[in-house]
Amino acid sequence: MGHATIEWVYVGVVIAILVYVGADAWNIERLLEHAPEDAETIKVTGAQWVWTFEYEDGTREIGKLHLVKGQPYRFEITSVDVIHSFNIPDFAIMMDAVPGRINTIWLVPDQSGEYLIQCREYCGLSHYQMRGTLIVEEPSGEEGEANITSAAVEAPSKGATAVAS
Ligand SMILES: [Cu+2]
Repeated sequence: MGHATIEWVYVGVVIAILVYVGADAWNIERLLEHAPEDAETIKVTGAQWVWTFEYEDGTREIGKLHLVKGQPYRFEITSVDVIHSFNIPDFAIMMDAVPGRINTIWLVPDQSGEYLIQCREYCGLSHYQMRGTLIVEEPSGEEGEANITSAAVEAPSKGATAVAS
């Protein structure tokens, strides 16, 4: 092979890698931006210095967020005063809470348990206290059975599922 041929092969390989990386990144961006259609919407409001969560049925909780494992959720995040940032480190969720606009992010919690919710944008004197608790519960009843993954269905009992997770 001459120099020119080797160079063209090199150029071709580089272009192929760039196209592959670009296409994959585009696909991931698309997935990140679009919540599943059956996602439940939860309104998240930051205020100095508490998080308020409003579920689809209109009920509200302050500082505590109850989700069900395996169910998709779409968070609509805003603030009533200064800029905060809604952060659940264990699920790699972080989105700014900005007064006057709604930012969205979605999540399907895949593990039950209790997790930290915190503000990740310095927002004043008690910023460090702007924490909450995410409680992810195991699905229950008929609705839960449908949501349970095939792996969980194969487990002999609920107890065994809890141990596995
Ligand atoms: Cu804050």
